[in-house]
Amino acid sequence: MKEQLEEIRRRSLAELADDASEAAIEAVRIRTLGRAGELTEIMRGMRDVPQAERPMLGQLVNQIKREIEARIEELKSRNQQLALDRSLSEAALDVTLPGAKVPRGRIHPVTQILERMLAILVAMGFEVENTQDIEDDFHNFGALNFPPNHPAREMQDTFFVPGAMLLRTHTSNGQIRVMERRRPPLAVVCPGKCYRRDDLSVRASPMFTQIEGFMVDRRGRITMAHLKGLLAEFARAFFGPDTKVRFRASFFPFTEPSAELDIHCLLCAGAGCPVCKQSGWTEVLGCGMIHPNVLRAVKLDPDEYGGFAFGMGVERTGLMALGIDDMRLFFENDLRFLAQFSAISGGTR
Ligand code: 2NL
Repeated sequence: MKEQLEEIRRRSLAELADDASEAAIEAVRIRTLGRAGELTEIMRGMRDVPQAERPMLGQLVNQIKREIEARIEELKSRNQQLALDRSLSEAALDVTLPGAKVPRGRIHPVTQILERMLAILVAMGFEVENTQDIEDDFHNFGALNFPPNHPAREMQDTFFVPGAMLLRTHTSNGQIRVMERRRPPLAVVCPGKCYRRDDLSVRASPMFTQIEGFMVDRRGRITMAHLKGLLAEFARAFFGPDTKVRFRASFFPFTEPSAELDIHCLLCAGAGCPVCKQSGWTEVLGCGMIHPNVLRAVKLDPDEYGGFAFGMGVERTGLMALGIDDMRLFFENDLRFLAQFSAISGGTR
């Protein structure tokens, strides 16, 4: 029995060598100290051992158990220390390494274009007011003289929001709100996101950016000639001093008379190309004298007050200014595209 115990001790301690793996350590523990382990079994069989030998053998078993347990503890804490040392040395900071390169962010081209447009209009004396994207029918349609059955009010064209609200289809709602809140004389531009139920395509997007502006004062003080002069000047400031412009009669429910401003096609310089559909001209914005019904809707008497308004799409105008032909480029956020617009000249940031 004693020899058997000495053999268990010798073999176990030999297996618990300095480089023993976790699995090998655990195997020794189970084989010797486990519920059915060798030492446990010997203790259990102690009642068959002659009385005289029991104390000596019992002590020996306990001593061997303690030795094995102590050795296992030693190896485990050693392994923990080694693992800690290893992870610390792997995570060590090498201060001589070059720093990680952080790519420089840029202002999105649509924002750059918007800021350029606003800078021009602010220099002309307009204030900028940002207004709400979620609007009611009155401020998006009713006050703007849209008849009750106008197609733009249909489900197919407008995103409706629970609670009799909708996503504004143009930024004109902002101008209505400004005119409700403040009295003339006013010269204000309202930039912002607009929403229409279009699929994203070369020419359209379900979300896009607009700038609208208006000027209202006592009747007769603001004329169509002011509107034409202002917008022609805007076109020259934005597209370049030699830009040729023309005004063409048009129709909007909220202006009368209404017009559209064209510029000489920038891609073909007026020679005719697919983008301008061979006409040599491209449409830039819509405008007109504010309709008397719109003034009435904001409780201004059209016999006393009058003015003009205009609106343009930022993405659409931006495409022309940048000489590109696909609206989707603005919304895909492909860095290879965006990185080309680090500094559109005249940007305000
Ligand atoms: C276009 C045409 C336009 C307006 C917007 C407007 C706003 C009020 C009253 C009257 Cl509150 N008019 N805005 C006027 C004419 C044209 O936009 O093609 N936009 C992209």
